[in-house]
Amino acid sequence: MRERWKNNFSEWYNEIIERAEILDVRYPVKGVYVWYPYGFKIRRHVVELIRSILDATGHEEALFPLLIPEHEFAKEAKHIAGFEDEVYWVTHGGLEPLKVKLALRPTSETAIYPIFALWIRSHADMPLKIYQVVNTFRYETKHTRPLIRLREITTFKEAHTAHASAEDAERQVREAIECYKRFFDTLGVPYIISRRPDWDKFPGAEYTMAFDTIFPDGRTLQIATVHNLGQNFSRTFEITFENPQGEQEYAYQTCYGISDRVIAALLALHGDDSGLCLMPEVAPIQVVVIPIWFKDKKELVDSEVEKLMEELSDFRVHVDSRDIRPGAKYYDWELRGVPLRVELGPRDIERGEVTLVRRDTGERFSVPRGELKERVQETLNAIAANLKERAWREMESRIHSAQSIEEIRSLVVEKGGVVKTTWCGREECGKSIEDSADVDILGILEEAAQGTCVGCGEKAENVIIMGRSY
Ligand code: P5A
Ligand code: ZN
Repeated sequence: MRERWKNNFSEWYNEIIERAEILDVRYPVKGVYVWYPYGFKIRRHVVELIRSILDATGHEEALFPLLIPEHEFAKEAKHIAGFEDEVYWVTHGGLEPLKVKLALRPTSETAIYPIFALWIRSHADMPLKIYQVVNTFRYETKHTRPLIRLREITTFKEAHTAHASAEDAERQVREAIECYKRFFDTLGVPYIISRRPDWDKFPGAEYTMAFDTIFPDGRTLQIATVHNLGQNFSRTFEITFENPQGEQEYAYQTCYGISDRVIAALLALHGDDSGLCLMPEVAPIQVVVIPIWFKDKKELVDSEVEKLMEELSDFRVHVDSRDIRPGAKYYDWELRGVPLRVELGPRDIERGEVTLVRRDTGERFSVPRGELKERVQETLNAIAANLKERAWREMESRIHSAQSIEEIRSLVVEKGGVVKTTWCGREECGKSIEDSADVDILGILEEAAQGTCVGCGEKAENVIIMGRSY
């Protein structure tokens, strides 16, 4: 059942985050939340996944400070202009006013690049590919929401790279996009990749590529961005290198990042009216075993469950031996999104079978005891594939094409989704399309445009997607 999930998504989301013990939202600072142990385990698997993808592609993990001195933070004019109204400042040490104010990083360019300037000497020091997993702070003024719009982003996974040529930086942008595709594909989170319009790019970037997904309410969420920084920051922070010709040159840079939003997407897209439905890859418990006790058979069942646990030791397994009705246990684990339930009672034991119940489809079936391990693996794989396929299908059903402003408005505002349309590429016209449709241009797709611009009727240069975002 996905009635409430679909028709009352916002309410569903807020309630599940709390009831499934992902975040405790009662912390007394706006936009700042507490991770429960259960939610934190999901977070850990997500972080492990991105670490393994970045490590495998030659990125190295490092850790830079949270505090950034004002003079470094203020160096890059566009960057500061983009972030100044979102920065938290540390102004005192104890009772003493600080001589140099310190920013809490809203992102780490201005913490990392002065140090890159020290690390990079020659073209042989590059490509330099660094990442870190940290918290960042943004004084968001729009409506804050758990995992979606945070003032303390607790799980900022940011990568920063430096290159000896513009071509190599360009190649890095492509590599980053591939890394994120692999990441989202593993999580079964569907995405649309587009190039942000110039007025919406990252402050200080040459251009920004973004991943957006579509939530059940039709609103889009930016879940990753990849920026080509060109030489903008290297000029400001004097990141220079000696090129093979023996001349000094400014480095070419990129940066890219994902946040807690990827966890929001993971939870939101794979849920239903009974609660979460976790991808096996990141589920804290992949298999929950429920012993079905009958009066005089408790010992028999318990000793069989013990054997079964050993057979399933390759998975993250949990036995629920609480002294409550099985039905109450089913309800709890469904809410928390455990992908697979195993039930074992006297009747199963007699028949040499085990009962499996899939969280995603509710399907219930018996498997021979001797095949348990393989069948569990096979079923978890099938669940992952089904969740991914369902999420992609859902998202694609929300993408429509529109040929007029009226159509854009009605498809996005009334039907709830995103539209594809065509644009001449002029900023002035783009903004007027946004205003008259009351819908934002999310980005430009890598598709050849045909026909005319939906705004001015001139020749179309770009295929764009438009929608309303979180
Ligand atoms: C890239 C990493 C940057 O900050 N500097 C280092 C670059 N890009 S960004 O687009 O500003 O942010 C990266 C991603 O973080 C998510 N995000 C947020 N998530 C939760 N709460 C917020 N307040 C918030 N702000 C940004 C977005 O997914 C964004 O793409
Ligand atoms: Zn136009």
